[in-house]
Amino acid sequence: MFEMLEEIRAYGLTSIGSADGLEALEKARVELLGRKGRLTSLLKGLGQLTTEDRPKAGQALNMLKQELEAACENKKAEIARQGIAVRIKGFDPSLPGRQMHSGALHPITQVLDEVCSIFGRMGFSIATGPEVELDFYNFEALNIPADHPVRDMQDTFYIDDKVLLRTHTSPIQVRTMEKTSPPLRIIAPGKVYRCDSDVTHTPMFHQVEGLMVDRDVSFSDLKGILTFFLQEFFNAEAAVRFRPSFFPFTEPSAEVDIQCVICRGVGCRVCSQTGWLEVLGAGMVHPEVFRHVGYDAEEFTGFAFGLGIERFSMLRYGIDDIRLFYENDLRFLRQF
Ligand code: 2U9
Repeated sequence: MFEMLEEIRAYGLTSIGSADGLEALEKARVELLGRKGRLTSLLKGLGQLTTEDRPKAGQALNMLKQELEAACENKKAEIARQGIAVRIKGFDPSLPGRQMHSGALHPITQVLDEVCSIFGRMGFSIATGPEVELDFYNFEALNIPADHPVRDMQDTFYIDDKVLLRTHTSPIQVRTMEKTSPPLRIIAPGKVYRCDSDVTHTPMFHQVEGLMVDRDVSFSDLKGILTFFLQEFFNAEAAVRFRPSFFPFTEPSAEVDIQCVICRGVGCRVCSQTGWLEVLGAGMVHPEVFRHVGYDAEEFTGFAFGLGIERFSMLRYGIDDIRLFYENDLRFLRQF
């Protein structure tokens, strides 16, 4: 009996191992383990053994049955793997899979989107325009005089006499006013270019400017909208202050400060011990700008403002070198 089992075992493992497909494997399985198979016949013969031999023989038979069944399953999996490998040429299913990395928006894009969203909730719609601009839209229409330092070759990237890379997104608003009659409530986000490079300046950066024009728009509207915006973006508790300033395209003009978001007004390195951070420029649109776009400055008034997204992002995340945003170092970018 035990000799026969050993013979079936050797034969069975060879015929299972040499099966070259699922069909051959099934044939081998039936021959060994099927209803009329070799092992089944032996099982039936157990009754003829003495009561003494029967339990041992039964146990050995069962163990062989399990061993052959397992060999069939392993062979089946091996044939399936080979099948895939043949169908997908050059694909090795035993190699570890490639890791998938999920992407994320750049911190500048995240802050830009957030700024646009706050103004969106106050009824401002988004306007866009070309980055390569005409001198007229970038300077002339904005009342920037011919001898103003920003017009200098040292500060502006010129393409030729009349064509340049926009130095602010204000030309978007000029173009929008040319095409649209008041009332108007728009923000103009986008890339701008200036010949400048150090820890707080890059030759390209992002601005969001805003413009609201209607009958009876006043400096109080400007103060209300910008205070709400800054407290939404930075901190609802932070104080905001407006200081007199000068821009050629607004009159009167102001610079807007927020209580330092780092030291909360106590004084620190970031706010140069003043407790305040300058974050916005703003003012009432100059009548000369309205004249260039054909708006009646007697009938309409408006306010405008501008901010730099890199500066907002540096304050939001406590970053002290603007160049980090543009070095594409994944150790930096993965933190956002
Ligand atoms: C039109 C008329 C007026 C937009 C304005 C500022 C003040 C300003 C700076 C903030 C930081 C630029 O990014 S920054 O360097 N901007 O101070 N911008 S008023 O005034 C306009 C715009 C368009 C037709």
